[in-house]
Amino acid sequence: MSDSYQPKPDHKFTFGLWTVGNPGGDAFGQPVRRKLSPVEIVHVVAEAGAYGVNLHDNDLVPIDANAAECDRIVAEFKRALSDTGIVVPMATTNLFSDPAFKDGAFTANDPKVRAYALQKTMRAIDLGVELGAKIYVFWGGREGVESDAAKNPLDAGKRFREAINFLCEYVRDNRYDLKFALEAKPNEPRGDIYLPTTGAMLGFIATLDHPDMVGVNPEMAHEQMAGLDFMHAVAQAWDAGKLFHIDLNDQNFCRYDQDFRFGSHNLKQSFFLVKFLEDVGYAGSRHFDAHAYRTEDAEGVKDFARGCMRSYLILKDKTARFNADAEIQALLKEINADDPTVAAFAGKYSRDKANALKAHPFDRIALGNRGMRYEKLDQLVFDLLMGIR
Ligand code: DIG
Ligand code: MN
Ligand code: MN
Repeated sequence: MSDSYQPKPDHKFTFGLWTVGNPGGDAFGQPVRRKLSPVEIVHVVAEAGAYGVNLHDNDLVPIDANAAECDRIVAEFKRALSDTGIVVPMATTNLFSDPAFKDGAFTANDPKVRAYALQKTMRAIDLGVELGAKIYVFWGGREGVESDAAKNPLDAGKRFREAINFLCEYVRDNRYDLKFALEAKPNEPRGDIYLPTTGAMLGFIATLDHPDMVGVNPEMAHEQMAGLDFMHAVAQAWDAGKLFHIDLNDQNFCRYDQDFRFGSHNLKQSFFLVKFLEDVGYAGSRHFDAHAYRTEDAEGVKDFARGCMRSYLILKDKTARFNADAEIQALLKEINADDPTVAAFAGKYSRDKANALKAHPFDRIALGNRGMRYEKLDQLVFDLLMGIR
């Protein structure tokens, strides 16, 4: 498919090793595809036009590998990176697959598990830094409960805070050029996961010893699982200077975490998300934390990867068309016009301003009668997305 939607490395599209490498197994069925090696995955994403790959420690190095095996695997992986020019912008720790973490990692009730999770994360941070990662993601997939009798949420929050503070100190002590990005999810695989939304994570970051080192990694499917508007969560993170990374995918409403190809379900939400990122000049990775349908073979997985990037580029083009569309822009100008009769009341408080505003006459009926023309505006967006304009 040769047209102007061909991905290039400077688009900064990345995939997790666990996404393109997903062999298609699920809670109800066996894998349907041969498991690709990390080296094979690097070549697949490079061939598709991506910028980088991201990884959990154990996506690359099996949890039971010895030192010699680890060195060999990392050396082979580095060679594939060098051969293809693919980079590793983000790394993370798998603190959710091994049975040791069945009750969580940093928030587990067993202090040995909490200590082991710190050890595993420090080692994984060392690996991520060695591979060039500048962002380190924490997704607390098991940090939660099925029964609130089991764990006091105050203890869980305190333990999670202590772990992140400890690991921030580890990064500072080693003078690593690394920032942390916390990823929220409301549930699955735990009945309820602590800090379930990006907003909750932003509140938590303010309680840390080094909040400047810590931002968020909002994931589209996770905010949608919580019934939230993903772009609004991303906008709040951006406004707080905390949008350190982003996980793009898609999701049907009221479903489990589907991690679908980007753009495959919620066309308008995906458009307004891409429009936001492009309008504000987000310079980070466009990371697809998604995987192909279980129905797909190896070729279908390549279709999935190409589709994620193609959809993003098409919506980026639609963003440019929206911003250049005279009728849309004229309507937005009219909708957002300033009103000189109340301009004096905007901005910071003063006693004179407050007194003048309290005395100002408003025609409340007229305010309620104003038509905002959002139907017209939203139809223009629909026409734009459908290629009618
Ligand atoms: C799931 O959305 C999580 C894990 O895949 C990983 O820890 C994180 C990194 O993007 N996302
Ligand atoms: Mn997900
Ligand atoms: Mn994710």
